[in-house]
Amino acid sequence: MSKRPIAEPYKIKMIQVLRQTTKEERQRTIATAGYNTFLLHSADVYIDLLTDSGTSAMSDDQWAGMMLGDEAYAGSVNFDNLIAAVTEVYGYRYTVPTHQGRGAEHILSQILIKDGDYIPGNMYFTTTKLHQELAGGTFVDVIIDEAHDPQSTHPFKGNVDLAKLQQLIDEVGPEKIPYICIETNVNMAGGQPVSLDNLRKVRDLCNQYGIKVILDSTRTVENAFFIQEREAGNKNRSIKEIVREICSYTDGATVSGKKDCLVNIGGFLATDDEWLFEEAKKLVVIYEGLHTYGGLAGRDMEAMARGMREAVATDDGVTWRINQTRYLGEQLLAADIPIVVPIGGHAVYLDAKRFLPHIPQDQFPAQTLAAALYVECGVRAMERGIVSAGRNKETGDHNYPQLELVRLTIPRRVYTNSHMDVVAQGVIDLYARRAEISGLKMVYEPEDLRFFQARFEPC
Ligand code: PM9
Repeated sequence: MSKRPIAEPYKIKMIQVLRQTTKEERQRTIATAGYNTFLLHSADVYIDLLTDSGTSAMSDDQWAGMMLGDEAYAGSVNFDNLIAAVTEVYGYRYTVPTHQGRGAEHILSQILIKDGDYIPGNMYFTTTKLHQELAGGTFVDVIIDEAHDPQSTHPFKGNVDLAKLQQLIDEVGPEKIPYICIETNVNMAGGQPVSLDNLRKVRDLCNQYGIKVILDSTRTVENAFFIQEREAGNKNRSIKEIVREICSYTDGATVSGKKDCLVNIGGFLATDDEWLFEEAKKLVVIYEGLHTYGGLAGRDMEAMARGMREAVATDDGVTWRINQTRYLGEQLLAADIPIVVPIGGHAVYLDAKRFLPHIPQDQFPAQTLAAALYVECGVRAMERGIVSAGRNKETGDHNYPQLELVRLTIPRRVYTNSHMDVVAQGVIDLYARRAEISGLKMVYEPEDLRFFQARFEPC
């Protein structure tokens, strides 16, 4: 029997009209935006692949839930629905809502980190690392070496290198390590998963030393897809079951609901640890809002509760999503465009070092490439290289990450594969004239999270 193609597991019932611009317009617009795609107006963008964060299309069920917002200051029905959904989907007993993921990171870091502590993690994430540093900690990368190699085809490039973790414990002592932060579907590595086997081993090692395991569970559903596909013994398990198993090896999680949970705003801190929960409740009222809304409207909590259930109700949503990411990635591979392999969950990452080998890293090849791609075809992407990596706090020099990437991030349920065809052709056309592209210099640099607002000019 012939193999039937798979299609979107939904149909479209509301649309937003897109505007196309000319190349000349885009040349002016990107210059006005200081060659930083974060500073473009969305109205000037044709296909927006800046991020999958808060950019999902919600379902009719989520929109219906928005109408059931119980906008009480305290004890909203939607909060009860949220904690029930978190327990059902992720398995944690206690939940503290926050306005988005970094709100949860802030609270967690302030509770667990003391001045001089070390926080190992499977590669840094920008906001996570900054909150660890603001709390007095130092992030230590303990991801496997393959994660830093865009051409390594390791199936679980998000895995922790247990020898690196052991070395850190031996060097600084376990009392200086309050927790390890494990990110699923590691964003800065190219959307790469961590395996269940690795998680179990991390848990065992941390148990020996009394170190907590905290999950950045922002994209755990996507990670579960790769486990189902690649890790022996998981083929016949549901995504929902695998998500629960991932969380079972951890003491708690920070979550940006703006990704897997299919909402435009929202996040939470969840845990089984009663002490951590009590401490989080004390801080959330200072920084976010009462512990039963944490900076969110009742309707936002309802949409997030419904979204997280929807994300695992069947395997179809996440299967389609990763299929679409691969649809784009495989077109680029077929045209010999250098991208990170294996193709990740939420995005295709262009390897700017190989795309623009004539631009030295301190002339920001990925920033340059993202700007050039916008001018080429109106597609907005995000730099994930030296600009995102910021500066070394001690030397003042840039951090020079091995990965110098441009992320083509796919919003959930928003674009069709025809849009992906347009993106692919734009990248291919740009690659054909890559030698004409020259680098940038930074002319304005904020101290923290500089990638959001930095400005550039052509060299
Ligand atoms: N991620 C992204 O585009 C949005 C901001 S870009 C700095 O990928 C992880 C793994 C994330 C993440 C946000 C956050 C923070 C934490 N962990 O944006 O605060 O990918 O909801 O979440 C972005 P919030």
